[in-house]
Amino acid sequence: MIDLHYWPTPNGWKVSIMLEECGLPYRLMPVDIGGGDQFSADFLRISPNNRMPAIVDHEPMGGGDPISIFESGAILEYLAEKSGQFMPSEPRDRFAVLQWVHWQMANLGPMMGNANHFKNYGKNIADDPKQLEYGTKRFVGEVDRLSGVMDAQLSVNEYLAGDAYSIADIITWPWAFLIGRMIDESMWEQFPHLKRWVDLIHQRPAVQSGRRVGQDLGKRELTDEEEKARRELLFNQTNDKVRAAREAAAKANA
Ligand SMILES: N[C@@H](CCC(=O)N[C@@H](CS)C(=O)NCC(=O)O)C(=O)O
Repeated sequence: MIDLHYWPTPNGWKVSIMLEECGLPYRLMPVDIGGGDQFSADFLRISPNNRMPAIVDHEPMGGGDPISIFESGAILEYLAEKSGQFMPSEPRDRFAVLQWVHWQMANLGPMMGNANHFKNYGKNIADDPKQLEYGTKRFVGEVDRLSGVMDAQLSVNEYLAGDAYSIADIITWPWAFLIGRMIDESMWEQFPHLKRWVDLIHQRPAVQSGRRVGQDLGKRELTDEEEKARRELLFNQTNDKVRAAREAAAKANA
């Protein structure tokens, strides 16, 4: 059995979709990131960067003690290897997939997260709209650039890494399908090949069931106080905050 430490966000969906695609049995372990679960002692032991998703596989490949993995790219590589699916074994094809997996992890995910922060969340946080202007321009520009990168690739390939569906598609889709919603719906007109691929992947039953995993978890209406605390927790993290959480966790374990 695999424990999936999860909250319904794009990074979480990558793993729920992969598990649904592979047909591997898993158990949902909610991590309420707005409520601070990511700083609990137990979770930090699994995911020292205080981010979800993470998994614990109680029947790991090769046997032995349970294995825990954080970072969605590493998790998808592990699940591909364990299930023997969505990752070619021939080196040329394998690295064609891996380069897009790493591209997503280093580019689309972080840039979209920052674009969404400055464009949408930031206005509830910064008092002066000028503070948001440069960040919005920089990161929305990057998302536009990256959309062009995907569009060019998908103009000559059915899937991101070539002619087969792979973990490159599974890891990229949960961010890519939100580009219009986060940035501007009219942008799709400029990227028809990307739109074709977004719709193609969306038709897969495992993508739809993966997206529904834990869909009610984040739906509770928050009071103003709770919303303020959530923002402070998520958008004002420094080393001090992370260190304090670790020290409290170590104390609790002593
Ligand atoms: N690179 C990481 C990113 C994970 C990530 O940023 N997760 C967010 C939710 S989408 C999180 O757990 N945030 C908690 C926090 O900011 O404290 C991955 O792909 O696994």
